[in-house]
Amino acid sequence: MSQQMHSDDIRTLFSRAMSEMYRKEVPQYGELIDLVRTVNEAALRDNPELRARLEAAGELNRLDVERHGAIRLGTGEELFDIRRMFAVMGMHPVGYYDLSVAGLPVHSTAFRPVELTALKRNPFRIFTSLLRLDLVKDRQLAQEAEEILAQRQIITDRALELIARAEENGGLTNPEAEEFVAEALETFRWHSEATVSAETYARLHEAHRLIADVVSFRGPHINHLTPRTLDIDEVQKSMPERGIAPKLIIEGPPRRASDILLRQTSFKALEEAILFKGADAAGTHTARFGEIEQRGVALTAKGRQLYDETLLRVRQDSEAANDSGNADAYNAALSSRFSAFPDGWENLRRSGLAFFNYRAKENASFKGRSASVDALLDAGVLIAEPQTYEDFLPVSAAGIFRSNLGSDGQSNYSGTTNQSAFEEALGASVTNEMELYTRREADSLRTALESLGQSHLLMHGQAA
Ligand code: OOG
Ligand code: NI
Repeated sequence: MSQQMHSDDIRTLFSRAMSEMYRKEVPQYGELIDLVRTVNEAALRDNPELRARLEAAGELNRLDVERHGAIRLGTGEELFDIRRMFAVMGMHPVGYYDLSVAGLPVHSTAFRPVELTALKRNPFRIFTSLLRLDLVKDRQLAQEAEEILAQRQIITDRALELIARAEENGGLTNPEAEEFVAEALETFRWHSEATVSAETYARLHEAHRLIADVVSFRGPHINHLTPRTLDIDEVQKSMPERGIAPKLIIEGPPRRASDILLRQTSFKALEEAILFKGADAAGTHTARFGEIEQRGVALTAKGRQLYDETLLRVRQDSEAANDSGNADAYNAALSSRFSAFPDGWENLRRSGLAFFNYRAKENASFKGRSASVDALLDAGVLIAEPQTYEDFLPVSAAGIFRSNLGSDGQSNYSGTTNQSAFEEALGASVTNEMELYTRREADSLRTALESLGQSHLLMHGQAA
């Protein structure tokens, strides 16, 4: 009996295979990866504090392989089977993102590793959106789209067999895993032949470009793969020198001494030749683009509320709420509004705005009973390190969607949040990301205090 491959290793095989495929499909992706590597090397060289922090958090090694991708699915059944497929690779649904609040007819989750050890090995994530045909006003078109989608099978028969085997046996053997990755790749490949006629495509496109993108093809082509940079401003500035045109603004918070959440930018989607069904009618479709991201500390509910309120003011202040506007005005509003958001790790920690990971300093001991967690930190025996934000931001995601769909103002879907319908289709509930950060902070503090002989602090409100 052959040995089983660890799900972390299957994920690494898969993320590598996806990266190789996308490099061939979208050559600018390879250019972007080179640029990010160069910028990251310089950032680590110039900033020893950053280097030490990433090393302590076990993130230095994952940086080179760290990517997220995105796909858009058409039906609940597809979402159900995709969940099963990603589970084989140790990727589970975390978070619910309702993009209808931003005018887009989709809702989403991120499939990603959950445990810290798995994140350290390879944090590969796939932002996965499900089309909401229920929000489409033209009911006849929605019906037609549904019928078209019912015809397709996005996962190969062999991949489905291997998924079932993994569920039965609790994993896959080495040869099975290799075959599974090759089969899984087929789901995300680009197909330049549309499954619909030029006329149908035009009607779907008229309703929303997103609908045309999901409904007109054989499967959910991966639409970007995003590397993580340590200096997004530098990458944004250098992109044009490499013949890459970035979107006008960087989504998310501004540059700060201590990075929070997630900053993202993307380059415009490629215009690609496609062939329609039937006649030899040719056309073009834009779907695939490039994106980079910089990750900062995860915010608590209080921090997140302050972030959301601050960002809302920025958007109210500035005409440039999206890429069609004036980037300078947007950036001025961004730095002015965010100057009120506490900066510096210790400020963020003391004000309860961000999540940390605690550990006892190696070989440290503390005599007697300390009065507080802060006193242990001041004494240098307890160390607090920022927890990296591993998730996504709906407002930023909407900005990314909009820029790669073209800023054509086709964003007029407003709906009711429907997490329960999403979870019903998924066949599972999504993990609440806030609970993960909260639990990790509490667990790390408990372990650290126990090893310092300061468990009494856990009884008091001090350690909450
Ligand atoms: C997904 C856009 C969202 C992100 O990084 O926020 C996203 C899409 O365009 O399908 O990937
Ligand atoms: Ni993305």
